[in-house]
Amino acid sequence: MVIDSGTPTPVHTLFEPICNEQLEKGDLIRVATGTASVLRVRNFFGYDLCSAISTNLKNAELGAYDEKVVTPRIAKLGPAVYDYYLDARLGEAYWQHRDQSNDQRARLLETGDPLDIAVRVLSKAWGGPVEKATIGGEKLFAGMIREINSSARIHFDEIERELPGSLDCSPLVQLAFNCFIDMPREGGEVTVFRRKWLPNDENHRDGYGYSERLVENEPAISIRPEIGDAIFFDPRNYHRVESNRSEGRRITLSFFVGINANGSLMIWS
Ligand SMILES: O=C(O)CCC(=O)C(=O)O
Ligand SMILES: [Fe+2]
Repeated sequence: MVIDSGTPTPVHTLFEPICNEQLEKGDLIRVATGTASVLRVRNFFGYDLCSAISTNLKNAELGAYDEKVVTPRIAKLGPAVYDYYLDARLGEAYWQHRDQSNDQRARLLETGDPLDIAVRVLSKAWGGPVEKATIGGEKLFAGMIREINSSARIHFDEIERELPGSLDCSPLVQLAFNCFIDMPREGGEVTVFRRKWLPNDENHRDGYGYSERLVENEPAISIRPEIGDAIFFDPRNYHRVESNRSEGRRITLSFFVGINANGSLMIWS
């Protein structure tokens, strides 16, 4: 808007990151409304808890995203809705994989499923229940263990474009949640750009990744989380993960959080 004299009214970019020692509803709302870029919650998981999971993960076998599409390879425990995106529906194998993966993740910690711990903290901060998202009443898988050591290319995530109209409840907003179970000493930054997908971007896509050119002049924020930190951001904003630059594994407990019209939260991976 321009007022009289030709001096433009300043419009605030509002893309600052938030860092807090605990999870607070107000901070989640700022990320959801798009007035903050990223929320980092320090020590969301204690260091000992992360170490225990990491130790047990040494003997766990992980799968991976489709290596024809997702290169460099990204290892994971558990099915992603994205795995079925080309089919536009979840196949039979999804539900079997869901049950096995929930069991496998729950066994990574002697004292209980790490997903339950994350859900309890989220539910307490939000002040209401956190349920699994459903399709035809069936609960989706949530709470993937993911290992991104050699980068993730620029991409966005939006359930309504992966499986349009499929969820029993479509979220108003989708947030990405990643809690860092292990991190190399150097590298592994996550960068979030203040730029959402536009239809013409499809001309600048290669596999699941999009061209750097789409985001080169956009405000961006880069964060290198520490072990135990949880990071929330709006994954409809383009984002990228840098490669590890030292020995070690970059492992997260990951899921998406949907904020529903009735104010409740739901999760899926
Ligand atoms: O591992 C990360 O930091 C982010 C990974 C990612 O692409 C996501 O959570 O949507
Ligand atoms: Fe993503």
